[in-house]
Amino acid sequence: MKKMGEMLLRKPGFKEIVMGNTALVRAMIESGTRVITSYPGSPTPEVATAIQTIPQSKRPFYFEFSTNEKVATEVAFGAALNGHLSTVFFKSVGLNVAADTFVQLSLLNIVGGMVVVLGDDPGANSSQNEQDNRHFGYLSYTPVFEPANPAEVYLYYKEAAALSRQLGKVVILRLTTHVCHAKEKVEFAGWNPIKLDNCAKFSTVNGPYIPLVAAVYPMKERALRQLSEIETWVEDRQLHSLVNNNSRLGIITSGLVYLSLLEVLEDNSEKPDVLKLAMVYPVPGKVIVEFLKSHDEVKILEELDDELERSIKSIAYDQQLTTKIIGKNDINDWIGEYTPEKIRQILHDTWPELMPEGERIPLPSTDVGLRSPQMCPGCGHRSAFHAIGQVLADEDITVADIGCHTLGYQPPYNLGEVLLCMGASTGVGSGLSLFNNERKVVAFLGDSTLFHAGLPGIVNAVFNQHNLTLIVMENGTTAMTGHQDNPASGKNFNQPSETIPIRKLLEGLGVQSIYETDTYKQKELSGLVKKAIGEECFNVVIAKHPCMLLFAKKQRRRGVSPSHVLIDQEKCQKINVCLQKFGCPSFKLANDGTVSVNNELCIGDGSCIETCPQKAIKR
Ligand SMILES: Cc1ncc(C[n+]2csc(CCOP(=O)(O)OP(=O)(O)O)c2C)c(N)n1
Repeated sequence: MKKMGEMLLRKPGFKEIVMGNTALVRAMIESGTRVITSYPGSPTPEVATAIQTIPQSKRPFYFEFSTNEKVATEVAFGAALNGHLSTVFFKSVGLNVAADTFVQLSLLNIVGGMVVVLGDDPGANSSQNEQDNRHFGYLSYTPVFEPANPAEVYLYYKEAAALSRQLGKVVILRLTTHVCHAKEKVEFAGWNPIKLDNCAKFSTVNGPYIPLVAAVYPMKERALRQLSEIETWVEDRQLHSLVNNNSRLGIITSGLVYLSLLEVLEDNSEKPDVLKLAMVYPVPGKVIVEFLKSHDEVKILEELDDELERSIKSIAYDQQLTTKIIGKNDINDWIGEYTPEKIRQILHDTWPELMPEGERIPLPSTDVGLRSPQMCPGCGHRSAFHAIGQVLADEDITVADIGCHTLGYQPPYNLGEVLLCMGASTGVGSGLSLFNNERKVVAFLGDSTLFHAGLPGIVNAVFNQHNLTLIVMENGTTAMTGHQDNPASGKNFNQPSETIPIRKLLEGLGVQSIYETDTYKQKELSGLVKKAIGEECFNVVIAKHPCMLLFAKKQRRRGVSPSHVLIDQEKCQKINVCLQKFGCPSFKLANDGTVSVNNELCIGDGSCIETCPQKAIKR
C-alpha cells in the first residue's frame, strides 16, 4: 500500500502535514463514512487521489465516480436511507447539476446521515464562474459549515457528520479552492474500524419519503424547526470563535478570509475584535447579537456575495440595535478572492484611521496572460481542430463545451465561439440553427461530458429534428480534471467495466447520420466533417484519439522514453504551418525563421507529420 494510504488507515492518532483534501478523507474514515460518491471537478479531485492510495480491499467505505453530480448525490442519498453515513463531493458548479435532487434532501429524514462537500472556487481559478454556494444553504434550509484550513476541514467534517446523523439531515461542508489545496500539520485522532454489516435498513417508518401534496408542509416545517436546533448545537460545541482585542470595532468573518485577515492585522497596532463563524448558515443569532451589542461598529468581511451581511443586518433590525454595520460598498468587494492585499484595501476604505492604505488592487483583469492554456503535444483535439478548421467557412458558427477541447476557441483554431457549461453545446447549437438557412452550426462535446449532461441535448436534437453537426471529441478519459475514467474508458474507479460504445448509443437514440474516425487521420476527418455539414439534419462526427498525456504518462511508467519528430531543414520552406496553423508547442522558431523541435516537449506522436505540405517533418 502506498504511504499515504497507510497513513489514512493508521489506527492510533498521529500528526502529519496534509492537504485539506487529504484531511477530509481521514475525517471520513474516522467518522465511519460508508459510501462516498463524486463527479470530478477542481478543487476536489485530489480527494479521490487520496482515496486511490488505499487499496480497494482495504477501504472501509465504497467509493465511485458517478456519471454526474446529480447521480452521485442520489447514490449517496440512497445509501444513507439504508442507514449508512454517506458523502458526496464535487466542485461548485456541480451543485447546479445536482440541484434538483439536492434541494429535496433537507425535507427528508436521512437516517444514516449525509454530508455534501462543495469545492467552491472564488477567483474562478478553474471554473466558469465564481458561484457562491452558500445560497444553496438558504435555498434549501441546509446548514453550511465553512472551514478555514486543513485542520478545520478535518474537524468540521466530523462535526457535520455527527450533526447530520443526529438530526437525520443533510449538511453542507463548504470548502474553497485554497482550503482544499493548502497544506498544514493536522493532529488526527485514533480510529477503530466499525464492524460493517450488509443489512439494508431502509424503512418507510422513518419517512415519509414521498414529498407530494400535503406531505410537503410537515417536511418543510421539520426542516425549518431544525435550523434553531442546529444553531444551538454549534454554539454548544463552541465552534464559533472570538478574537478579543478589547476594541470598540468588530469584524465578523468566516473561512479562509479569517486567516488572511489575521495576517493583515498582525502588524497593525490597533486590532478590531474578530468573530469567526464556523457555520455560515444558519447564522447564530444569539452570538451575533452579543457581538453587535458590544461594539460600536462592525464590519462584515465576506468573500463573494453578501449573505452574512443581509442576515446580520436583518437580525440587528429585529433587535433594534444601533450598532453601525458595514457591509460591501464597492463592486470590487463582490469579485475575486479576498487576498490579504484586498482585505487591507477593504479595511482601509472602511476605517482609514485604523488601516494604512496598501497597494490598490484593480478589478480582476480580463487580459489573457502571456502564457495562455495549451493543448498538450500530441493531443488528438489539436489534430481534430486543425482538420475541422480546413472545411468550415468563416461565417459558420461553432459552439464549445467544457473540457480540454474548450481550448479550441483560442488561436490558431478559433473553433468555439460560445461556451456555457457542461453538456450545453448541442442545445445551444440547436437554438443557433433556428431561423438560420445560411450559416452552418457545429458543436463540440467531450466524451465524459456526453455521459454527464450531453445526452439530453442530443435526444432533443433528434426529437425536434434540429439541423447541426455535433463533433464528439472522444479521448477515452475525463482529461481536463486529471484523467478520471468515464463510461467510454472501459473501467471505473474500482474495476474494469464494459465500455459504453458512443456510436451504438447514438444509434440507439435515433441519430441517423454518424461518422467516425481517428483525429490523426486528418484528411479523412476533414472529409467527414465536410460531408456532415453538407447534410440538412442533426448528425454526429465522432473524432477519436486517446488522450496522449495519459498515454505518455503510462509509457514513462513503463520506462519507455518518448521518441521525437525532426525537421528536414532541406525540405522545410519556412511556411510554418506546423507552428502557426497546427500550433503544437513542441515547435520552436528561430530568429532566422528556422523551425526546430523542442525534444523536452515532443512525444514523437507524429500527429504533425500530415500537416506539413513540404513533408519536412519526419519521425
Ligand atoms: C458541472 C461541472 N462538473 C464538473 C466540471 C469540471 N470539469 C471540467 S471539464 C470536465 C470534463 C472533461 O472531460 P471530457 O468531456 O471527456 O473532455 P476532455 O477534457 O477529456 O477533453 C469536468 C468534469 C465542470 N466544469 N462542471
